[in-house]
Amino acid sequence: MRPSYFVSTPIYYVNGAPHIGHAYTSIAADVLARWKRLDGYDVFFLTGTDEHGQKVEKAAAEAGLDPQRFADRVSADFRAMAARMAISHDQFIRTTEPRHKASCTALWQRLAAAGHIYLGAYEGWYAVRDESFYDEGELTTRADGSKVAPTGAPVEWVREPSYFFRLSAFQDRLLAFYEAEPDFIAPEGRRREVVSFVRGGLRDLSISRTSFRWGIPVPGDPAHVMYVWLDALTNYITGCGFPDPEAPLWRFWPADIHLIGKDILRFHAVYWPAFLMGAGVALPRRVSSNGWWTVEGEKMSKSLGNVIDPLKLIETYGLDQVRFFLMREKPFGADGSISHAAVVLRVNVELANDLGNLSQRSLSLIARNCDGRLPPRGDITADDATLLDAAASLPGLLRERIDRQVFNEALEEAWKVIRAANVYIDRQAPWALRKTDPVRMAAVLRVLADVLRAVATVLQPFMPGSMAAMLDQLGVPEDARDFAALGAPLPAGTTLPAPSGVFPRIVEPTA
Ligand code: ME8
Repeated sequence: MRPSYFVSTPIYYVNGAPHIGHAYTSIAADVLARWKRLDGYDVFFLTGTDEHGQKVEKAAAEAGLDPQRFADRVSADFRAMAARMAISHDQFIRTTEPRHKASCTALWQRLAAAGHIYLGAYEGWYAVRDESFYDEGELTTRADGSKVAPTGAPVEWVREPSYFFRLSAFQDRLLAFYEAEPDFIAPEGRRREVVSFVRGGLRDLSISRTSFRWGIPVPGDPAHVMYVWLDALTNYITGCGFPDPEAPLWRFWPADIHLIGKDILRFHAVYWPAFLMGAGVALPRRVSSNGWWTVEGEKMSKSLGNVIDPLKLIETYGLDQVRFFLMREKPFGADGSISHAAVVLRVNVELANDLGNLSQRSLSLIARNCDGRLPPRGDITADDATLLDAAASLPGLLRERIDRQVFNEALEEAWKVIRAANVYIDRQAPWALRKTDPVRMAAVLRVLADVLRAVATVLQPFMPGSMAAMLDQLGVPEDARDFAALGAPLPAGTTLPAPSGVFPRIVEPTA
């Protein structure tokens, strides 16, 4: 039986249009899902939309729509974005679906039955934009006297009856869990932040609201709706069929990885495991958080008007170019900046020159000099062996980096081989061998075809469309594109289609 692998994205709030931050986490999750499928895993990839809560209710009111109609519309935009970005999720979950309400109700009942929930009253600060409660000490006071959360979100004073989850009782169990599972939180710096936050002591968490209606009713007390984060986090088990232990997808739980943004780490690394511990459900294996994108060095915000629409970006540069840039430009966990100049540089240097030219040069030499057929392997020289070995080690090298979510380093490993292949082709100069030693010329071109095949195979998760085109041109059948298939060389004589460029250069208008 194939091992299973469950990867999730955050479910996105339907209060506004998808932006590049959403696209980023989804693309990273897609790279993981595609990688694991090619590596022999039975994959479950879950994404979707977070539709309840005060923030969505407010956005719907501003749009003059009832919250459900509004959520239907914006959720459809997120679904369309996923399709446009070639996101290969297996399921798109919406928190307004009946199965999710049933799942949240069951989780609540389990927590209540175990004595982890009590009724009280909440009095304190709340930021609707973050859907989060804050302590006085976390806030800063602005010049005009108003208070803001550490995220910059405005806060309001809330006072209402509320159910509480006994989070304070989970401090020791959580600390023991972080200690026993050092890989649970990535990157390492954030793990330390979470551990010290929990060491500082945990207060019980307000998990219901009474001042608005847009949420899942609390079982037995419909004057309350569940706190949107309890509702949202539960999506990950709803997706697997919770609470039915016989559900076919339950085999995927616990999740192998939740990919999230650094802003929502506390919810995933503290509250979520505590809820699951309380309900006696297994804990996810890893929560990996990504850093923040800024635009041309500035924070992305509606007021600055610089929010990047992923669809426009794709229109301008091409889908695979955007996927590549986002995964290549910065470490997953770190912050980074998108700028036109940086995208052009990556596309022109790494895609068009390094990879595009290598493939175009190699394949057109084969087309012209080998009758358009894959040449046989010849005697392997030391130079050939070095390059072939480097190519053969790619799956292992990338796997190790992808398992740590350092996608940029995974790509660097592939580019080391691509750059070495460019040096090799210049040194071997197969075009010059055509007259002097056609047998050696064929052998060199075969080495290049094999190296390109390995490179294109491991790059499929990052750039699925262009790498499929490249593998077509290399004559690799569709059922021989996973990592295991790399062990079996293609038969010599395979007819190759006419080569055509995969990555055009971006030509800037001259001023
Ligand atoms: O937080 N750079 O939803 P959300 C990088 N519904 N990533 C960014 C980003 C940026 N500038 N802006 C957003 C929620 N993101 C909750 C999640 S999960 C149970 C519930 C990404 O619509 C990042 O992954 O605000 C962040 O965590 C996610 O979008 C949040 O999207």
